Amino acid sequence: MEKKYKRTLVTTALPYANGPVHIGHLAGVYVPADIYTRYLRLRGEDVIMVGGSDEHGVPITIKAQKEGVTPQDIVDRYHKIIKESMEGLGISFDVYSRTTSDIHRQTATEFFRTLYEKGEFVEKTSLQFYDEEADQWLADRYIIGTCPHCGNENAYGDQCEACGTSLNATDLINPHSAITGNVPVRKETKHWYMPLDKWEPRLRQWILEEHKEWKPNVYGQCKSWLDGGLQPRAVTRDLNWGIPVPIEGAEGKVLYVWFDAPIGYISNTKELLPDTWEKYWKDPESRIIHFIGKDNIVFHCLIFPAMLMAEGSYQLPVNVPANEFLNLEGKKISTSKNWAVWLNEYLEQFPGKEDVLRYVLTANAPEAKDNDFTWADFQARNNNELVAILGNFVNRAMVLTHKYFDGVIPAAGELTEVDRQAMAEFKDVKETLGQNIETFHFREALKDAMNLARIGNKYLADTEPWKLAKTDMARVETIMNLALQIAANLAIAFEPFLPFSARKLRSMLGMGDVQWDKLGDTDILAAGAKIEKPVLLFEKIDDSVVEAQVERLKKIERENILNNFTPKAVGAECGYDDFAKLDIRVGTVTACEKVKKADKLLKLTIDDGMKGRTIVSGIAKYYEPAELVGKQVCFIANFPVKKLKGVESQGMVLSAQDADGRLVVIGPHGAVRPGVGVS
Ligand code: B3M
Ligand code: ZN
Repeated sequence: MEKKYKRTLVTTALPYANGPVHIGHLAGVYVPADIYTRYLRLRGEDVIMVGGSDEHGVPITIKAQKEGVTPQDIVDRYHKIIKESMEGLGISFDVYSRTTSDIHRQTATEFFRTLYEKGEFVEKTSLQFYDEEADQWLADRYIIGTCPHCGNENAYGDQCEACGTSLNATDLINPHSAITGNVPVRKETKHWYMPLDKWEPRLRQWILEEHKEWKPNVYGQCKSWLDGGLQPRAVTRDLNWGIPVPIEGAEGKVLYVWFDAPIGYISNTKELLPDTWEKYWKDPESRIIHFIGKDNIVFHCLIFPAMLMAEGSYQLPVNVPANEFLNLEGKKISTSKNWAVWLNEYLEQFPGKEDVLRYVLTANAPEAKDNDFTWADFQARNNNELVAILGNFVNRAMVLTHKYFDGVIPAAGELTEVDRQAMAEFKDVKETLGQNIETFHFREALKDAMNLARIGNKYLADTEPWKLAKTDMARVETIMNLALQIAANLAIAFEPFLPFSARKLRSMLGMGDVQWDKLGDTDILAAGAKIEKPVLLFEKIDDSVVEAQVERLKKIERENILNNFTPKAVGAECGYDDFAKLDIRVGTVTACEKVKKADKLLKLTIDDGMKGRTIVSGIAKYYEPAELVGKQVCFIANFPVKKLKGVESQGMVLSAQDADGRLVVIGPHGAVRPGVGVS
């Protein structure tokens, strides 16, 4: 049933060259794409993986303006960092280029011209935001306002990062300039639009009918876009950084970054294969797969395909396995807030641990829902899985072979029931693992590979060759042969995921470049050949190492709160009568306990100078109950009584956020009699 393709083109979202890449990019796009590509290569298939830096658009010019340098300076700096760090992590691009290259400028220009000449654009004059003080048009991220869908006050003119909705600048509520903060004026300007409404029926048929197998998160997002109805979208901008719009009367205008960036995939392929690139894009026997994050779905599933349909000679992607987001220690990763683990820094701080990061990011990949990266989990997965299961098995198999056979692979004799059982347990691994990778279930696939190591450990524990060594050396030969064959299987199974360790293992076992088709076999290693002395594939990570990382993040958090805090605008005037309505009093906490089944709530018993009262407060994360006993607090005495998790709360304790983002309760600075009012 499933169509077989002759060749595969894997594309990876082009990261903006306005900062280094972080673990969110890696888990969402580059690690899964690399696993997929390495797997196909290992199967001997014709596959190429292309990528490059996205060097146009407002994210770049904003960064340049902030630093007082040119956009070219910014992209030169970060392109280099990104490219080198991706190499450092073993992301095996066949080409990693950039959208400021000549070949890309030509390709994108030509693409635009073709569509223009075919009459595929709609030309429209409309009112756009303009910042008079900065003397600049405000496109995309130059304009900030409130998202009409979710209320996020920091939505950009092209997209709300909180809810992922793609926006037009004029949709924003309370728009203001990101440069000066001014309320912008609107001025008339001409632009070229892709009439997405025209392509809607074809997009609908193509995705909703012909691609029901796409990941539910991708299919679902496309469906909701299509059901909402597609609007024409401007593909040009009034900016001075980008690819000039190649038609008369468009001076001072450039292609919208989301028009040129996906064409980057085509330019990259051309750069890699100047003579044969077209096969990958135009031959129906080729398949194109776009690896992206969820905020890019609309561009890759609707807008770029509409562009390709309009052009007419290209194929559409066969799949777009977009991932959800990876958070860091429970919080959304943010480049501007420096809330990230940056790849270039990781590589410097954890030399030789490239595969550990690849492993943890795959094991936690946000495939179906957002997921969290924590340093504690990083350490646990390294110590309890990579070291204790995979590394341990390989090491034991090799050490025992050296001990009993001087490093020479012994021949297997007659198999017993335990041997056959172990072999039966992993004979399906090739199929399930392969199937999971092919359907983009990389977490499951990684578990399949790890299970193979578990089988190996169990096999050694069951057969106990160290005991038999005294009595039955022939049996030990068979056991060690099989154990080494399992180790060789591991080198194949883990290669897409942990290429550095797989390479080491291959060389220790002297396996050469045995391919995927040998996975599951027990004759990979020839008896009589010598294995190298084992080196440890993984090493334990100490508490102090992860503690230092957590400290670093805490420091950033504190700095963010201090640096980014701007007092909110003073509210509407409130006269004494309004103030007097709030009955604020001082009370003394006499008892305090956690509220059952609520990890955020504390129950405070308060001496209020009357008969006493109970107040439930959401501060359990910040105080041990005993800390509060004896403290004086201010509370609102006439707050409506409310039941919280079964406890009646008779008022509200006042609190404020400190520099660590923790709530601190507010109280008087001198002793005050319980029940005294605050005025
Ligand atoms: N640079 C957006 C992003 O980094 C954009 C992707 C382009 S892919 C053609 O999320
Ligand atoms: Zn929103």
